[in-house]
Amino acid sequence: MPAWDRDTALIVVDVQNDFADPAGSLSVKGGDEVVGTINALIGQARAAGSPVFYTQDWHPEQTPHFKRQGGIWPDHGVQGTWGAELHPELLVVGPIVRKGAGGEDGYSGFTMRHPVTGVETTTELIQHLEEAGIKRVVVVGLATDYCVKETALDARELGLETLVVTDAIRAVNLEPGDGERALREMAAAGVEIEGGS
Ligand code: VGL
Ligand code: ZN
Repeated sequence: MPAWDRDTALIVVDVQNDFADPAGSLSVKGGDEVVGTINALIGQARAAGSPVFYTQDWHPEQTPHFKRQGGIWPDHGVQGTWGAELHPELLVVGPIVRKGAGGEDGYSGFTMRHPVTGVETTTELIQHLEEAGIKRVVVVGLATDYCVKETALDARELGLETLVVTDAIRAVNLEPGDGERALREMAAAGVEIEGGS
């Protein structure tokens, strides 16, 4: 179990129907299995006074992030659709930070990059963490090899102590082994990787 305290925040990445539900358009294998584990972590965080933040892929219908327009993904996380909603069983006890709304890729919960213009922008997550005086983050959710990885790497760049709980993440694995590679990349950047919850 992570060491929870008031300087630590839990960041729950993209636990949305399109990723977490087997019927979702970009469903991640085992994505629904992490919801219970994440809810348990949310309970621990709450009990210790650690704030909980959520990210949500929030794409417009037209975005170069999607295959239809030159990207690599089937349509997913489209604003206002069932697939973009957080999983119905997920406990929501803190602010939701949306990303990708301006057509950006938005893999990280902190920063977004427009795939065509290359322009980088930030989300509201940094402000939330600064206001709460956070020094350490625990990152969980979907998917290991994209949004969890990019969020954890950005957290390290921001100088935050960063922990990823492997029981509470799952990978897309476009290529076999992507999830394992992502974990190695995170570890090399100083992200702590912990198995159990
Ligand atoms: C994600 C692919 C595309 C994620 C988001 O949440 O990991 N992956 N958009
Ligand atoms: Zn996306």
